Amino acid sequence: MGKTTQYKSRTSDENGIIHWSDDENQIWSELYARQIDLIQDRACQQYLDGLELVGLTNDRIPQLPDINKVLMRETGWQTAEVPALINFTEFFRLLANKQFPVATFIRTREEFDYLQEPDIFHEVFGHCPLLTNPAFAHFTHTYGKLGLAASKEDRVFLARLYWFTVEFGLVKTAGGLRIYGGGILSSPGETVYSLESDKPQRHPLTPLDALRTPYRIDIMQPLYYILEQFDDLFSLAEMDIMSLVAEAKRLGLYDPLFPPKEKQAS
Ligand code: HBI
Ligand code: FE
Repeated sequence: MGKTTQYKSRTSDENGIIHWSDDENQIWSELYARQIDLIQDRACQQYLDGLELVGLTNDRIPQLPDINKVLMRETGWQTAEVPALINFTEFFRLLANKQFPVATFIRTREEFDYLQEPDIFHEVFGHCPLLTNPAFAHFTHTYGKLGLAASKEDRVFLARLYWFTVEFGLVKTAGGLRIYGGGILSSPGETVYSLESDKPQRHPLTPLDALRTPYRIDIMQPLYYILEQFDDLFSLAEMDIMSLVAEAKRLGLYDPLFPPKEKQAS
């Protein structure tokens, strides 16, 4: 899994503080300012409540000890500093221990609008607010324990369930469709596209379908799955997900809705 990253991650000092440069804080500030407007009336209420609790500000990259205080109080979660994308074993081990990986680098201006790997804006702005929510925290914790115990092959199936919920999930609300997936909430283009474009398909989430749905990480998603209601994440966590993985393996994958990724010029 270890894709080599072009980014140099930062390490914190003995108090867990990272001394970001003015330019790095400025990039956060511009990303935050743009995204905070776009998510109004598009992010689900549970996310907005969490954003309030986590108390992100628009002037600088938040410090993880401050976020950890809130997460520990609300759901017993913590963040874990990681250099970039981490491998499945490390990823599931952290989630199984109620630790959410936060890559300690921020994107460059060249990748301002989109970057393929998760930077601190994606992890903190996209995911941390919902880690204050008991249903989301319970699902993510259960998911981590399942992944840690799963085989390599089963982990590939489990990654699809994470992808179509935690990363790119939508939820039905009285006010219409709303977003809870962190991959959408940290991406300006996809925040609008996921709800308002007529291009993507949007289907009710059945875990078996999600487990069978291929995805690409480098395009706007051609398909979203919709939770009937947010607290269904509790019941999702209680399902026998590994039996559904076995069923998905037996039935095979759905045809992809996207063209194959053209081979990168080597
Ligand atoms: N590593 N830092 C980091 N953040 C992620 O969200 C992440 C990861 N490694 C693996 C991974 N996600 C995916 O495989 C999950 O979508 C299953
Ligand atoms: Fe993510």
